[in-house]
Amino acid sequence: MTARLSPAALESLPADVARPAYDRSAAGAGVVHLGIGAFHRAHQAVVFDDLLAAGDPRWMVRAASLRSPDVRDQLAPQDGLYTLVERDGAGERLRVIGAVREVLVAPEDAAALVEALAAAHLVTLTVTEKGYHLDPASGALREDEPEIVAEAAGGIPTTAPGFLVAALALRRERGLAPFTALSCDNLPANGRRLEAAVLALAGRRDPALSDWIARHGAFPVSMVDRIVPATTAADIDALQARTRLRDEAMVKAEPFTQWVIEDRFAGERPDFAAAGVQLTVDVAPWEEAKLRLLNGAHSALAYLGALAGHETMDAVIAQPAFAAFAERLWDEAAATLRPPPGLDLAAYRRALAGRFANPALAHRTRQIAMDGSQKLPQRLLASIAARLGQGQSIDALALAVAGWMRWQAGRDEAGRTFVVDDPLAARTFGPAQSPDPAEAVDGLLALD
Ligand code: CS2
Repeated sequence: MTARLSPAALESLPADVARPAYDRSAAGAGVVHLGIGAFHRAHQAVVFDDLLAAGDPRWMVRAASLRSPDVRDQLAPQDGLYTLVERDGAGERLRVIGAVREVLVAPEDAAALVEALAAAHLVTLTVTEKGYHLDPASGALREDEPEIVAEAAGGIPTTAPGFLVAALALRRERGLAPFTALSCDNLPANGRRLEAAVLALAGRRDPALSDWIARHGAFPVSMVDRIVPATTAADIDALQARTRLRDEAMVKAEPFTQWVIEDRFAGERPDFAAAGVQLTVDVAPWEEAKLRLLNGAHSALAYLGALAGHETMDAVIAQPAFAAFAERLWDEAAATLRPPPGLDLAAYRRALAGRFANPALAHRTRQIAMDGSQKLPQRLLASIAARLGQGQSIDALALAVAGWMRWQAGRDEAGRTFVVDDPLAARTFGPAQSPDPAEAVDGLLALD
């Protein structure tokens, strides 16, 4: 049987595989991360690994999964080690990341996670759009959701806002200042939204707690960018063939990575700038450009491309018609932006086309198509609203939304059926089935 990746096995790795060059056992775990999916492992954890390697031993990560034990079960036998495989047409680079100390599974032991959070300097989050429990139309906390109702009544936390409130309450009781809560999800003004959710929930428990968090807490806005497709069994086997070790927790990503953070922290903070992170007073223009250009085109190409039978993003963008459509969409969306100083939109668009065409990632259109109801507002509808407000045309953007509408019926253009993976799928399926296109559009547009 092939040995697992582990601290003891590190020295048997091929010489060209980078590995942690710091003492993991001596490092402190100043970060707690909520939502240890592939994106965290390929993005923020790599920055913490860089900070540790640069000699600041405070920033190991105690990560948490709010739902399933899978990532813990993959990482625990490897003592938290996993391989980042960076791939593009030119080849691949392997690096073992050592920044993850352990994975806590919230449903197994909520109290342990609350204690871990209460001891953190910095809490980072990738809990996906739906993990904030916000109303997509108003951006307010969905206080009628059963999980939130239970948390407001002081029950055991189950949601990200619920865990943050429970941990902040403990810190206040203990006479400690709040930690910084840094959202790393693809939502506009993600930090403000997180702050609003936390304050609303805290206020339901104790208005004084909410005031204290509002006064002393910090919820910086951040923009994150790296294409990180889901790992497949074939990826794990290919890595094993190369390294002779089995790594069940590996992640694959493109070489590009970017993190822009609003410079607003409470208490101890890492020297993010030293690790290549951009700190700025206003993240919004970076975030808008990324959401409307990268993510907008991603969603548009994912729906239309998958309906046309293409399984991966590089296969979609390789079709001249889709590449031309992406340019038209970018023309429309780019006109709604106020690019931040230092962002050249023409170069950014060229780079995006190249990143989408990465032939080594196999980024599945189905993966990007997930949760469209939570993604479309910031990716496509925001550009549409801005253009309509200026009396401008929305042809390409409207086609993208039409692709999403068509997707809701769960059938591609060749008649193959699939399950629509979206929290609102039960509400979109009915209208999308209508044989009358005008009726289908009216039914879907009637959703907030
Ligand atoms: C993608 C994003 O799955 C999706 O919806 O659009 O995950 C995208 O790959 C990242 O935002 C890139 O930074």
